[in-house]
Amino acid sequence: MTTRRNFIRISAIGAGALIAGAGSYKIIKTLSKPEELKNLKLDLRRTATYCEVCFWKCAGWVYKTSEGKIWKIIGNDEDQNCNGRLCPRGTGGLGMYYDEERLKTPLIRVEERGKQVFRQATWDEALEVIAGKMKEISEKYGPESMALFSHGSGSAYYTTLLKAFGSGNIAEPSYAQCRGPRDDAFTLTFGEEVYSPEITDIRDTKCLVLIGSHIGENMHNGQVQEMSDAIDKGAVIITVDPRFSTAAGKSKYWLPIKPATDIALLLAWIHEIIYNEYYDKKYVEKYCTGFDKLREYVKDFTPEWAYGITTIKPDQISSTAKEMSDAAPAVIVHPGRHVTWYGDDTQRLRAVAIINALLGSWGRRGGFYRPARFDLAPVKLPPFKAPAREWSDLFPGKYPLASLTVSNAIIDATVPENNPAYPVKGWLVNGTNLISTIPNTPNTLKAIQNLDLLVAIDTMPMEITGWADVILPECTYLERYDSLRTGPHRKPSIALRMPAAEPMYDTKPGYQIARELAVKLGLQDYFPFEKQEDLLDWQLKQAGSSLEEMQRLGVKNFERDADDLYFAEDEEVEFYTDSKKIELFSPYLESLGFDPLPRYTQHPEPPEGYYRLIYGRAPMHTFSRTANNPNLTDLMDENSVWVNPKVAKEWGLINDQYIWLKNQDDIVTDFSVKVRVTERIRWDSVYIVHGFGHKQQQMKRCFGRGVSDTQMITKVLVDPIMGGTGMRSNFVTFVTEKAGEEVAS
Ligand SMILES: Nc1nc2c(c(=O)[nH]1)N[C@H]1C(S)=C(S)[C@@H](COP(=O)(O)OP(=O)(O)OC[C@H]3O[C@@H](n4cnc5c(=O)[nH]c(N)nc54)[C@H](O)[C@@H]3O)O[C@H]1N2
Ligand SMILES: Nc1nc2c(c(=O)[nH]1)N[C@H]1C(S)=C(S)[C@@H](COP(=O)(O)OP(=O)(O)OC[C@H]3O[C@@H](n4cnc5c(=O)[nH]c(N)nc54)[C@H](O)[C@@H]3O)O[C@H]1N2
Ligand code: SF4
Ligand SMILES: [Mo]
Repeated sequence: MTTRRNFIRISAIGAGALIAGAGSYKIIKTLSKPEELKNLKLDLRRTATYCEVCFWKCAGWVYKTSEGKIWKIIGNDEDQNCNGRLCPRGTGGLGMYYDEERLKTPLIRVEERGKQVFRQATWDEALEVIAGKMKEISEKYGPESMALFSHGSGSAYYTTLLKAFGSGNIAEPSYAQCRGPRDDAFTLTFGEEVYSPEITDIRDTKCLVLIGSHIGENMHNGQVQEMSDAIDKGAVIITVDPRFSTAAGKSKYWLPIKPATDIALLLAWIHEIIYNEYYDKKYVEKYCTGFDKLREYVKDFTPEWAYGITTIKPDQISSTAKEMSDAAPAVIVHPGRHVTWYGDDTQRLRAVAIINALLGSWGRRGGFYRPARFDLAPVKLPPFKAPAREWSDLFPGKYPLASLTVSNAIIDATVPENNPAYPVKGWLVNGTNLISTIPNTPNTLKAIQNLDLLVAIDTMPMEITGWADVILPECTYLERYDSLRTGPHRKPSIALRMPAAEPMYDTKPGYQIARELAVKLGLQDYFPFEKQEDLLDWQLKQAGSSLEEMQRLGVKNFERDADDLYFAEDEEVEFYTDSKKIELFSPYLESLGFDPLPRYTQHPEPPEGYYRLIYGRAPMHTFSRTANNPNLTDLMDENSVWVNPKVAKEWGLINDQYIWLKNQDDIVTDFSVKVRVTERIRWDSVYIVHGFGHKQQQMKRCFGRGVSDTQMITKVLVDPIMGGTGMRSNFVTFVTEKAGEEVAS
């Protein structure tokens, strides 16, 4: 039996954290060398934080030495997101603070865009330039011609700023490049999304089905811990992945599906569940609509039919459907998180939602619980003027179901020849490296060349800052207050982030940057608190706590209003859909001209000699944000390309050989990548970890290390329902020699 011990570990031990590597353990270095450790004197006061290395936002404590040096971060025991244990990235978060290549002062571009020639500026000067340009854009084109791209804790401040300025064009890559199709599909079906942290009750599940979601490499902390617990308690794990992922290694069933065919598998599972009467009849009758239409629709989607498409054997499809029903309702067909794969993603996620509904797992122990969150009192602000034009007016009628702003639509609208209804001329970019985050980089760069103003607010000199007109250096999360964390969980809770140290160099917290810019724009009324700590104290006092109390606790959990984590037996439930029921068949999709039941569409196959490029996460990195982190590059400083032995033999590729990748549009990777020959990947695909292959020379540790998946993603399959960018539609081949460059070995 698999035990917790040999699953990826999440823990902080002494001066470093141990993580399971390829059969060995490595210590994450902190600033302490062994001889320093002997003489180490700790300052026993600790400061509260929550982690910004990824969006799980684990709460922790920061410790310093008696000389005031930040020494280590550990998890807060009271925190539901982490249960006292940080992941390797969270422990290594201090590398962000200590990275000597950080942005240090505001910078203003002096030569043409992209050349990366900047001069240092004072904050006042930099903000003056930005405010001046923003006013100019507003006067010439209207305030909606300014857009904000943002990711991370600072989003709230810049959102207030932009809305006050008169624009609602505010986009986060966590929607159209990440979980948008999932949340829209679940909302269409259950009237509710699955939130972040996800409301999957993995802790108590008896069967967890992972479709792509590679938990264990995808290190969302509490989720990994709960999966470990579930495995210890004997839960059946079923992993559907063309690659033998860490999770596949812990699974009773690994279904190495042909990529891009998941909808066929899901339809066959629905067929099995309905025609073998595995579904929860009482639940379906009480809570669902559209069952008869669904039953009729899936009549011919047999396991034999799906076998021809997915390459998964019929008996495997049948037995996994049976496993799910044996465990029901304590079963989770996991909705995944990064789900923008093939452009029909909303439909795929609808199929996932439908299976969960049939098995009665929504609202049930071991399935999906009902979340609770703490609602903070809103600060009274002057009303925002409704913008004259919304993002959805840029391309009328496109992406009718998008529930949030589609980042790629704003980028497309910035290119005038795409004929948007109105121009987009200025971008504020906070905490998102658009160059590596948005697929089809040439398109992003074309858009950038049409801007009158590009401001990048970042902690590091990244690819996006290289294209900016003005760069504003934010201090790291360890040096600032931020909004209170009130995300949903089993119990409502509040977590505080406060500075463990003063901002280094000439950097500032996001709140202050946004407020100072607001002042320059005459919008200071929208930021009534000059200091963020006063705002937090005010908000906390409304909640019956105080800044002083939260500085002591870090995390405060509250009891739920009622004992309603799961539906009660025979509870009358009103779902937030039009019919107030779970909609297996979606009349709303039908009314908009989309398939009301999920349809399998065949996607193009790689041409001869090409392989489908798939990508994912490594436990010790987060996208590109950690690429230069000294603690984490120490654990992994490049990605490798996974190649099946059969393919390697055909091409004469050997382990550790460096090669380039070339995609279907003849784009060759800037850098070379190490080959990893492994049975753990299907022959028709190759796999790399996202976040490598950096072109930004100012990041010396990661410059030129490995290759960028984004560079190879020039073909994008956009989801017509909500605008998500399907990114797994690209094919690559191998280049063993590149003109003018030697093959490293
Ligand atoms: N360590 C670490 N953890 C992270 C992050 C990070 O950067 N670093 N990022 C976080 C964020 S924001 C997100 S959104 C999540 C993303 O994590 P997930 O939601 O788990 O992402 P996926 O894209 O589902 O997972 C990639 C897996 O999909 C498989 N795959 C590729 N193509 C197909 C296919 O056609 N069908 C199937 N069934 N599988 C396929 C790949 O082989 C790979 O194992 O991770 C989160 N956790
Ligand atoms: N090709 C490809 N594209 C992808 C994905 C993929 O797997 N492959 N994954 C998609 C997914 S799931 C997601 S969620 C998105 C993630 O997209 P992003 O959030 O854009 O990911 P990062 O590359 O980490 O970029 C974060 C940027 O924020 C900066 N930063 C870090 N901390 C701070 C801070 O405290 N303040 C400020 N102001 N800046 C900070 C970093 O230096 C970096 O420039 O990418 C999506 N795009
Ligand atoms: S999962 Fe890891 S990186 Fe993400 S917030 Fe938690 S400790 Fe930080
Ligand atoms: Mo994501």
